[in-house]
Amino acid sequence: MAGEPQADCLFCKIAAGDIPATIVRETDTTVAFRDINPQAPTHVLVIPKVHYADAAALAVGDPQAAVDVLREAGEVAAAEKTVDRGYRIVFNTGAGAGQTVFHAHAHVLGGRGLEWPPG
Ligand code: IU
Repeated sequence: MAGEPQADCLFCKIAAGDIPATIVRETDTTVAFRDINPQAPTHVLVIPKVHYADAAALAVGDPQAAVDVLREAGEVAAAEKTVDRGYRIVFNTGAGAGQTVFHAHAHVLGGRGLEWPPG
């Protein structure tokens, strides 16, 4: 069913606490943890606890959870003190855009200069 945990999903397992991660924030609906392959001094992933393949599907299937992810991305940025310098919230969507884990997640990147356009 839409939103239900998927047995083969790494981020569902992290959300359930079955696989360890360096968690920086958790709410009833979201988990934020450090990316294992950081691309910036701050590189935190914010995931909804519900399973949707990408951010757009999440917004359709569970709009409140999508808002929760965005709010938590801002909270992470504030906690990491990256707000003044600027930070980026990225939702890679589709393999062609670099998505490798098909459970919706926001990358929160900061702590260094961020170029535009991204690669
Ligand atoms: P992507 O947008 O789907 O490519 O992002 C997936 C991210 O998940 C990527 O930056 C990985 O480094 C990160 N990640 C992780 O933090 N822990 C893991 O066990 C695995 C991937 I696999």
